[in-house]
Amino acid sequence: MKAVLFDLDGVITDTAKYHFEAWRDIAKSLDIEIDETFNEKLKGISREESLDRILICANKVDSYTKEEKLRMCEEKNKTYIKLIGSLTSKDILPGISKLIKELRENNIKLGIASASKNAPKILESLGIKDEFDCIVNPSLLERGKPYPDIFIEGSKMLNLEQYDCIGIEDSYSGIKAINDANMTSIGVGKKEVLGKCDYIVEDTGLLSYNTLLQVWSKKVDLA
Ligand code: B16
Ligand code: MG
Repeated sequence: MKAVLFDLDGVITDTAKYHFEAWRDIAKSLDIEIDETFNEKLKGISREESLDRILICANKVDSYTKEEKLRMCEEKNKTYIKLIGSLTSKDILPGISKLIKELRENNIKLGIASASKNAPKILESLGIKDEFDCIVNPSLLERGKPYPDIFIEGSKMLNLEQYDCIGIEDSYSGIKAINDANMTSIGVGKKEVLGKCDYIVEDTGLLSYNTLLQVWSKKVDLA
């Protein structure tokens, strides 16, 4: 195990509630209501694709031009940026600061593989941006999660083989991306939601360097 690629929303901090609040406003303007179950399906999905899924739900797929859709995405992001305005290190999920410290002490590289274009800003607010050796820019990739591209790009930025990397994710699409990148997949959440992972923890407080190393070693031994 030479690197750990972290998803951001749902693994390092919980901003899903803010994405939900911001999308709910857009959904209301389209005369529909979205609930937490629907929001679960938006996790790990890009801003543009999230809007497309909401438009399908509202039966308005062909009702807007590209420019109008862009404006709706910008509007959603404006609300979202306001909502995340007060994020501090207190918003780092349990166990994550300790895990980062343990990984660094053991010379493991750290990367961010988040679909969020706001990732650098969020990491800055949390006070941990400098802990990471790479932050993949999702805007430069043609395909988002569930395609493996973002994780593969992370391993390239770190000059590492994919099998030497672990990915940690809280979404079904993210876990699929890690598996298809031939990395060891660690899910945070429930099996019914995440699908097939190499290892699952119910919450981030249960993640540790030793556990990750054991899971990775077992997977590589089996290969
Ligand atoms: P933004 P992750 C994802 O982050 C979120 O889970 C998803 O809900 C959001 O639409 C996406 O980032 C894009 O975010 O609008 O900030 O660019 O889970 O991949 O860290
Ligand atoms: Mg996530």
